[in-house]
Amino acid sequence: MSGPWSRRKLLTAGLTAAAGVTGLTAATRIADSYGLIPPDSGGIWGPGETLTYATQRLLMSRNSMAREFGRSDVSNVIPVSGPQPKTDPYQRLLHGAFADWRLAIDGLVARPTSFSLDEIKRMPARRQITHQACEEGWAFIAEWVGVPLSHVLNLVGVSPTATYIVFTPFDESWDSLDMPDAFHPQTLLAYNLNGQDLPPDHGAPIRARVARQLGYKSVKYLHKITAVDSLKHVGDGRGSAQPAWGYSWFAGI
Ligand SMILES: Nc1nc2c(c(=O)[nH]1)N[C@H]1C(S)=C(S)[C@@H](COP(=O)(O)O)O[C@H]1N2
Ligand SMILES: [Mo]
Repeated sequence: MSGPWSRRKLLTAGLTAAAGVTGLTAATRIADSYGLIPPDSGGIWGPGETLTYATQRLLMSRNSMAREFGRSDVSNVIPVSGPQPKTDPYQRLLHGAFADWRLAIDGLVARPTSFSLDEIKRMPARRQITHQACEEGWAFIAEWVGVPLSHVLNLVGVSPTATYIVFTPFDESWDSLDMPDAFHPQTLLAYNLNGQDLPPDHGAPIRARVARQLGYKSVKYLHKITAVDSLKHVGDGRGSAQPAWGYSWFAGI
């Protein structure tokens, strides 16, 4: 056997065998040597989170695509999880039709910038019909239009030392992505849902759409995007608001 694919299979076999025979600590050591320890690797579920994340990243190609659907598959009903923040400054920006809203991009980037909604809408757009599943069990298929996050990251010049991209929204539901998902062609900053401006409850003016992970990674009401080389000092250090509520940082589907 040769080539990256068979090497990955061997590695993954090694990871799962190590997990089975000598416990998850050995698997964690192997994952660590490949830089595949997720930010929520502490605590009793930590070794399991590590095994899931490392196995997925080693087995799946960096650019494996989430399924895309046709117009006739679009769902009639789109539930809301996490309605619009009722507080300032969000409500003030909403009532001003987001004319004063800007998306700040900072952290480990060559050119920290902030973009207006119009500037983002003038960037090259991608349209895609994908499935979004909530951890609570419901799901829907919808058409999204937005700029690939990779385009924005390239514009500001993300440093090669950055390892995660952090999304800060107007509410508590912050989250982060590793670089394979941040630069994935289906990861969008979306501003249009089923042919209309993104409605307030679905994340206006701009939300992330992360097609390869559960719905909570698609952070709504975006305010700021930050490139970091560690998540240890962001929030509670577990890469996302979700681990505190019992869910994984990595939610690949
Ligand atoms: N800022 C923010 N983003 C969020 C949430 C939230 O409460 N706040 N909920 C998440 C969850 S749990 C899901 S399932 C999806 C739901 O997206 P929808 O409300 O557009 O269906 O948004 C995600 N993004
Ligand atoms: Mo969700």
